Amino acid sequence: MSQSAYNEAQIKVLEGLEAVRLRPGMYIGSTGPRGLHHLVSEIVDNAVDEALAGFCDAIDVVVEPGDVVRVADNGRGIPVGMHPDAGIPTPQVVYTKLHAGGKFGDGGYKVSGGLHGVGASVVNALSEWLEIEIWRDGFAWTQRYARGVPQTGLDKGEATRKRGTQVRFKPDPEIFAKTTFSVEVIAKRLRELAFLNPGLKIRLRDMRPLPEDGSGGSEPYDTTFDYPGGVADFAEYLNDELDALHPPIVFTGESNGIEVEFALQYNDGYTEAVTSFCNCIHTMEGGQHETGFKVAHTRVMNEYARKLGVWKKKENLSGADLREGLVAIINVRMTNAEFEGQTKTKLGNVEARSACEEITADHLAAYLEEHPDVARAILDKAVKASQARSAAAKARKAVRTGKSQKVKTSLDGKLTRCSSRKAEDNELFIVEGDSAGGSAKQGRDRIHQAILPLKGKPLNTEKATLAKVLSNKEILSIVQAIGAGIGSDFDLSEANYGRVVILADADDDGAHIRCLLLTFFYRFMKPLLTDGRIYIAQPPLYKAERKVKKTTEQVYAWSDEELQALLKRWRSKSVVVQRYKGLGEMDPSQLWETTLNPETRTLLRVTIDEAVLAERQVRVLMGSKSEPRKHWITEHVHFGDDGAPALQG
Ligand code: 28G
Repeated sequence: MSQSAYNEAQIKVLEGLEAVRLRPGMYIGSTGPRGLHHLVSEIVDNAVDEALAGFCDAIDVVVEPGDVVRVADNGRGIPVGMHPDAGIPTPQVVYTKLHAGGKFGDGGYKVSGGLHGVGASVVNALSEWLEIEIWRDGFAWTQRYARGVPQTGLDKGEATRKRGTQVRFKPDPEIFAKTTFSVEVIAKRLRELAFLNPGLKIRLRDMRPLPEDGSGGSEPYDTTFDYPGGVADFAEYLNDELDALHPPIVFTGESNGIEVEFALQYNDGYTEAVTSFCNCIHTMEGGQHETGFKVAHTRVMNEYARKLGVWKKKENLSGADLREGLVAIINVRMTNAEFEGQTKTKLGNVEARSACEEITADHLAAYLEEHPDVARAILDKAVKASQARSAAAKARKAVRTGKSQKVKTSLDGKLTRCSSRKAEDNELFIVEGDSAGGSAKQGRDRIHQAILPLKGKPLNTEKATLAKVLSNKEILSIVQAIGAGIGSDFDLSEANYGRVVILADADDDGAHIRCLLLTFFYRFMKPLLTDGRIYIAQPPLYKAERKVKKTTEQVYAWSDEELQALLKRWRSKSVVVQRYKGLGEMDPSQLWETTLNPETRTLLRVTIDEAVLAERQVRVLMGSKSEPRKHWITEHVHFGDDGAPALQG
């Protein structure tokens, strides 16, 4: 290449990198945490492509102190020679030329070039510095960049027998508001990639100093994701906390140059969790491969149900009924995948539909024939689902039209309404126990606060069908009080209250009641949760009293620390401390002052972090095993101070 042509090419590269730095969102979606973590995926995807090509079986990802990320693979190493067209070393082409990533024309399926598929040069442009090290042809080769601009040539270093590629980079704080990585977010993607690429071992380490407050645990993070069972392991992982009805059903096949694999495993829950991928990209919006699978699955299951005689009605079992409690992984590999939809995570290729339909139909029918017991268990479940669905439709209609007998009696004398008709200003307090309910009734603000006392524990709705839920008086009274329907009919705009506050004792029973109510809201009135309308009241744990010049001074404490601090301040002999064992011990004025009065109370808003609404966690929350659920709630349901900005989102 002539000198002037070379200069021209360089200018183009600089212009390209400048465009990336000017509009980073266009290339990586955002400059928030998602975009930041996307940088890691972008680099890792290149290593996975090397694995897919069959030359690499280990990827090492390290978050180093200072939030520097290091990714290394044991592949062939990027070729270190001069690139024939560009006249610069090939690695520099990969790391400075826009859209060089993924579409090398090396053939085969590629992970990179998928979702954003912007390639390594974008990561380079958005990094304060980036350093590559390639082990190839008997030597280590290194090159350093700053904000995408080469600082060195591709330097030949020491002799080595190693092979592979390593990248270290520090995201640019001029671009990213926050440059702190979450090892959990990185782990989620790496685990997924390991499931989708059996034989590939991906190790993730966090070498940053552990936080002083112990929030990061006492052990440094070091995990290797290695799943020889591939998608079958993936299905088992998603079903981990639940009771599976059978070992994963796996089938693979090839049709029209499209490779397809499926893993299916039913659990005894009610959630459908069909998760699909194309070329290792999570197709969150579904697409043709999912459609093909679902169509064939519904057809084959119906045929078999009739053959077995478990279903005789004229209309078929619906796909939704047949997918209750199903965890399914769909993984396709194909060339020229087209991603569509809002977030470009919907597979558009129609050929993927026919391939998935064909392979599902063939293999599923054969499986059912060979495993009649499993087939019967699945079909019995679907028949029940269908019956529950029609019963629920009837019950729901009754609740809506107020025709149900129970509806009238359930609210009679139970709900103490407030007088304001402006729903958004009103609060519904769901109170544990009749005696506390009585105090709350007397102590409340009659204009804006309504009281609904609960007798005993609400129904456990984690496994209950809608029909069952609606036959429970306590639950029905909540549904009626809120007045916005239930389940898929729930309409937030019809809710009678701007806030729903759970007021339960600060003991284990109270915690259980909170948990049951949250489960109910989660399953049947989710918009209340996502809209941030569910709160937990915070009654004090202690009352301390002392005599000061013939008057009594009362102070409340919400924690042991608070009480100790108070006692230290007072240091007088005549202090009387009362520990509240239950709400019932508080008189109406005390309850108002400490718990109900908007001026003085503390409410915790329950927010469910969007990111953890992932199906797995949902099913853990709803599952039958109580331990994982407890764990989930403490980890993922965040209780924060009302109005704290961090929790508004
Ligand atoms: C460590 C972090 C991420 C990679 C390779 C291996 C090759 C390669 C990467 O080639 C350039 C252009 C068209 C062929 C390919 C090595 C063929 C032969 C490779 C990575 C060369 C890209 N030998 N490993 N790129 N093509 N790992 N890990 O990025 O002509 S990128």
